[in-house]
Amino acid sequence: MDLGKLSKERKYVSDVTLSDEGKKVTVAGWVYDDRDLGKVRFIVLRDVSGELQVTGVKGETEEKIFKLMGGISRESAVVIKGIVKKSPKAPGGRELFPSEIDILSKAEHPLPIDVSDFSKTELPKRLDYRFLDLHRKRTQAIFRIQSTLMQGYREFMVGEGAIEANFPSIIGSSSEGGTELFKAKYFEKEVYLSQSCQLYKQMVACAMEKVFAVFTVWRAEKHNTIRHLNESRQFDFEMAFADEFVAMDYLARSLQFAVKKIIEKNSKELELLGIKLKVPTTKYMTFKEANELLKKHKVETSPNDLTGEGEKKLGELFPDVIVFVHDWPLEGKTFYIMPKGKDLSCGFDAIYKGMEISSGGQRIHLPELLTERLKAKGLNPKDFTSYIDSFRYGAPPHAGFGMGVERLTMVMLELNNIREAVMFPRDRDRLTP
Ligand code: AMO
Repeated sequence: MDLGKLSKERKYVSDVTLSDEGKKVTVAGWVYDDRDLGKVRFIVLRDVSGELQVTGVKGETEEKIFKLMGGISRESAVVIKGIVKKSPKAPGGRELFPSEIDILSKAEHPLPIDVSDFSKTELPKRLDYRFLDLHRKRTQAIFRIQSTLMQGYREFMVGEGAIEANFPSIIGSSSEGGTELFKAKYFEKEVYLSQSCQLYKQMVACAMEKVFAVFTVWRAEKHNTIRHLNESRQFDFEMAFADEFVAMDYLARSLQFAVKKIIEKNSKELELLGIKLKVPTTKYMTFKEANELLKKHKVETSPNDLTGEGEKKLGELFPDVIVFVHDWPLEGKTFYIMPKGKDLSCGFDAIYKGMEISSGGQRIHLPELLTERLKAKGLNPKDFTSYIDSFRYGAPPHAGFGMGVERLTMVMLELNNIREAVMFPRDRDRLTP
């Protein structure tokens, strides 16, 4: 098969319309379905754009082609040439009468998972065969929407004059202060996989003002939960001459922009997934106000963090709203968050559709205060020397946020498990594919 010629000749099936009636077209894709009615044989060909019915009729279709149509295994990759005919009964009102069929790659059977739209294969098994699961319309819809989400975030940030940056994935000390670090060997040293690009995005913002990234992070969370991954992606943002309210405003507008784009571009996918997405509005409340509200609704609260139940309740009380919970207790935030008085901080969490999707805040840009806070958190300032020193030479106040890409996809599309929102998840047990 001359693939160069094919790529020039080929029509995506959604571009095959009634205006092609009587014309010869070349299409390529996978055999999604087939039916043999004796005298008539059907193949439903699926490519990235949609589906096309291919119809063979005994006595009319060349015998060799008609025979072949009865024996192509589902999900085999094929190229088909044929004449477009009007067919009111076929999807899209047209069908293809084949004159040539080339099987480029035969799918072995039985297929290890059911890839039909009504597949009942359980998630772990689907993930074992993710390459095949990606043939499913539902799975494709999720990742098309995620792709628009990422595009939307980038487009918004570029429009705001932020520069996209890349950061190291190998770090010498913790960036979040927690213990959930993956250790790795790096020549004679012990290093860690990046938990976030926190310290680096701050350094860049202090020189270039607005910076954003879509950054992969690793967290050694020991427990397998439906909302945690060991490898995930974050939409990061950092901005100089800004406090946490400026950061919240950028977060809200970036998400609103991306959701609007999804609604415009992915209506088909949203419909397939049964999701009615609305551009979210915003609501701001202090941590104290949030806990008072939750207590009123008899939801369990905790002194330094929102409980899972609390997040869920906020989602119920404020559907399609990004709830910003600010003035967070200092005790509940990490070392780099700017204190606000003795007990509070300039940190916030964003709750959307019942789950934390982001956290952020104003950062400490004062070396002495940073040293003090590191000590208060039981960390050794010596491990953070280059980070602390970066604030000694005209570092302005700055703020930002990190927003989980998969977490966001999960809540937006009402997925039951975050693993649905990542093509190749990494959790405690899963390293392949
Ligand atoms: P934080 O640790 O809260 O903050 O992470 C930010 C957001 O990233 C997502 N997230 C995760 N998603 C899936 N699996 C995980 N294990 C996981 N961990 C985090 C969540 C979370 O809200 N540097 C700060 C952000 C900042 O202040 O700029 C940070 O990483 O949606």
